[in-house]
Amino acid sequence: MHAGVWASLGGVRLTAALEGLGFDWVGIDAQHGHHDDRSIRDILSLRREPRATVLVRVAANDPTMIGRALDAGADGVIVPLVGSPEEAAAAVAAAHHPPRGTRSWGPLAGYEIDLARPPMCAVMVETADALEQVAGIAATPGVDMIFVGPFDLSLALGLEVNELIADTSERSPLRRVVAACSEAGIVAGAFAGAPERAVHLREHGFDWVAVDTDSGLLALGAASAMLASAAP
Ligand code: 3PY
Ligand code: MG
Repeated sequence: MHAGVWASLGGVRLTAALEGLGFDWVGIDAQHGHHDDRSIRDILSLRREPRATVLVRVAANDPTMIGRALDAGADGVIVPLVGSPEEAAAAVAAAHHPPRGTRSWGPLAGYEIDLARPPMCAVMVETADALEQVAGIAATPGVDMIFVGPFDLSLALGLEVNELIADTSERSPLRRVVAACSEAGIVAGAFAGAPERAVHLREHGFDWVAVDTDSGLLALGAASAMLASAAP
């Protein structure tokens, strides 16, 4: 499994430091997290080797936001609330320069175009419409990963998030997503936000999983420090 950490708190140095903790990838959240253009640029300017993959969860399926995250040097984008193959195709087009897509050329910001390393384009399946059309979304050319948002998906389906994740039956929503990804030959990913949920998601067959969050890791570290200092 590719273990990721999700950065929501907005701190530049805190997020840059997450890259050195051994995770395979870092997700910078500009949809619900406290990140913006400025913090994303500042974090990416602090990158050093060895690098984890850095993906930005943009605020919306918007070509300007996708282009700006990639101009800042992100290795890819995670695009929220993608509901159909057409919306997935729009996200892919926004992530790539012509002739593959429609992304504008912007190396004035200081990055170089590396055509040998095209950005990763992940689209989020987290609505009932998206689940209905998951096979078509997965088969959309240029979609590299479907990334499930289990919180939004469970709201959309009228379930508790843990109920959604615990359902391992053949036709369960999460099994359908993993099957569609495997059929299309793309990566299945998901947000867990806590290690115990990550274990279930791995069992479903998800490969790229956001195991924990920056705030979760802080809480865990604080709890273990207090436990250690309280020991007789
Ligand atoms: C969801 O679970 O809906 C998410 O978008 C996680 O960030
Ligand atoms: Mg969501």
